[in-house]
Amino acid sequence: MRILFVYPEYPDTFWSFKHALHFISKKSGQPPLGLLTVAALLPDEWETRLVDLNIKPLTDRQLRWADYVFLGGMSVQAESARAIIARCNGVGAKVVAGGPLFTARHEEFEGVDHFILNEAEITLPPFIEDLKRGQPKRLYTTSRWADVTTTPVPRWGLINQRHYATMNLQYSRGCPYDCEFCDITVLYGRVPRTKSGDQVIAELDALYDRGWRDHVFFVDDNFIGNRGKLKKEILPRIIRWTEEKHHPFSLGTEASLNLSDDPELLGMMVRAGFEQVFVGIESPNEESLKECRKIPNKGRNLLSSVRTLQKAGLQVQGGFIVGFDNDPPSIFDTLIRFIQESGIVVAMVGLLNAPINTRLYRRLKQEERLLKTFTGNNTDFSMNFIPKMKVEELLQGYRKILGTIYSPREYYRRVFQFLRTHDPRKGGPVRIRFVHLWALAKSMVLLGVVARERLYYWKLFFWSLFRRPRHFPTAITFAIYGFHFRRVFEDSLYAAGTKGNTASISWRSLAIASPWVANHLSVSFGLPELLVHEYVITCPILSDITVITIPRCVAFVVVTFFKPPPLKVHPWLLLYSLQTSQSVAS
Ligand code: B12
Ligand code: SF4
Repeated sequence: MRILFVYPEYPDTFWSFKHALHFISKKSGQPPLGLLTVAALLPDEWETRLVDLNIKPLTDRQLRWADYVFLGGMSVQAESARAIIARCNGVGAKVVAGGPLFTARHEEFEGVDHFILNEAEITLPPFIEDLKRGQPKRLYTTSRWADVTTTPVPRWGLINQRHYATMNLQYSRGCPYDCEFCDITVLYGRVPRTKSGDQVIAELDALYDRGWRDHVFFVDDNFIGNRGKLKKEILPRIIRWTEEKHHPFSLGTEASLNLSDDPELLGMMVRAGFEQVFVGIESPNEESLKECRKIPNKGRNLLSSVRTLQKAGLQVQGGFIVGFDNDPPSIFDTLIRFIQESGIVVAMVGLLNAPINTRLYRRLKQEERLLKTFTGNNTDFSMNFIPKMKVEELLQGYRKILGTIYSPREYYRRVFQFLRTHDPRKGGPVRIRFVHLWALAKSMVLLGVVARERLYYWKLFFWSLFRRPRHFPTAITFAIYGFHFRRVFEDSLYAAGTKGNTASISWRSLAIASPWVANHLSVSFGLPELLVHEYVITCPILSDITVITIPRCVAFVVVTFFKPPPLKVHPWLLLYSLQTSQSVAS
């Protein structure tokens, strides 16, 4: 049996980090762990291949090779998933779909032969059995939760790790809380299910043995869902492992804010190599926290909890939401103040949305306020229900938040604020690789010369270099992130029609017309107010060609790096870029 795994493309969103990935010459942030796990559950004798559309395009030849195309993904990838299904149908390839996107809303997808929903540990084996007997059903689903102690090590051999910024490891599934808007409990349950210490070490070993020496993200819904087991078994083993291997990975995860109440756990996490934690803070307004039953955040001094985590050595990334029924008109200013004071540099502020089957979804349906299916992206200026606050007021406030916290001045202020509070992990070696130096060089040109934040960039550059040298890599990373966030939000503002017309992106039609172009040409373009358009063309011959154009001025091309042997550039690509830049400028 020949199985082709296909992972749909992400749109350009906050978490896609697309504009930041160019700097480090990576194509995607994280690998498709769900598909790699499913691959490990298939019989050994089945042949498997994987195409991640965030890395390279899918060809009809690959589709024709497969007996079955196994498609996964999350809601935000729905558009790309639909296009893949249509292509499979076009060439007669059979489609098997699973993962959170389809588990949440499979009824919306036509052209799929078999849906294997929920967790594959439970629903895949009966499909395989039925297939062997020649009688596979259309739908496999379950109301049970999988025993993750049986989950195999992901099949890392199916991907080329060097295209990704981070590798992933899942220790637990589920979260003990039940926030009204969150579909984690719908998809993965309220009782955290955890892997054994042996499994965690086996997964760390698998990454280590494949030569990975960079960031590893523990993709748990709430890493501290079962603290007892973490403290007694898991963290001591990770600490021992990381010390024996001389700190090969920096770790990150997601956890609830009450991690700050447990200094012992916090200390152990830092010793184990955790450097960053994503925390759902949601709102500085107590009434809104009560409304959504954000239990770990209720009645606490949010700022001081964040500081506790930062002082312990963790970089806190925060998720925030506006649009709660209890949000007062002052929420926008309060949130801006909170984010600025907290020094949370990576602050994802989204509009409240109701994912399907959540408690919020059910309540709004009852109140007849539901409008449509959630797009899966809560930063695209859309809401799928009627909010209590006037929509225009809410959108204006939301624009104000984004316009403020990602403006170069406020963003860099926050970076300084964070670097002054943060106490980075001591002990682990600081690894500087060529790719980091390369990213630094690119940032010096693009952020330090071309982009409008150049003054802030240099201030941060010299301050961190001379006053906080250990922080220097983090400072440059934040400068690059800031560039990405600004791009994403400015693009969303345009796409939402809130700031005028979207500049036409005619290269897209070209990219669709030719898979080669889609694979090898990626164009990121700035908006007129940035005064600069930048095109990063990635091709197999040249590592990076950056075409920088200033509206109404001459374009200039920076060929940044030649891969040996340096072959010819396709001149029409450059000509095309110049032509596009002119049309954008006019
Ligand atoms: C890591 C992660 C990310 C990473 C990227 C991960 C990546 N490349 O895969 C980042 C941080 C980028 C991310 C971003 C976002 N994420 Co996210 N993310 C996760 C997280 C925490 C872990 C994913 C993972 O690796 N799981 C481990 C694997 C083993 O689990 P799994 O994928 O569910 O796979 C199992 C089954 O689903 C099934 N399965 C999966 N695929 C397939 C395919 C087939 C054919 C079959 C048969 C079975 C099958 O079998 C597997 C084994 O049981 C999940 C939560 C979770 N617990 O999974 C959320 C989750 C996937 N994210 C979610 C969301 C909403 C987002 C964002 C939109 C958040 C935001 N507001 O911006 C963004 C959008 C991304 C973007 N780029 O635009 C939602 C998706 C909900 C939905 N119904 O689709 C989830 C489920 C969290 C939630 N709130 O419920 N995310
Ligand atoms: S704490 Fe986080 S993961 Fe848990 S239910 Fe609330 S929002 Fe979801």
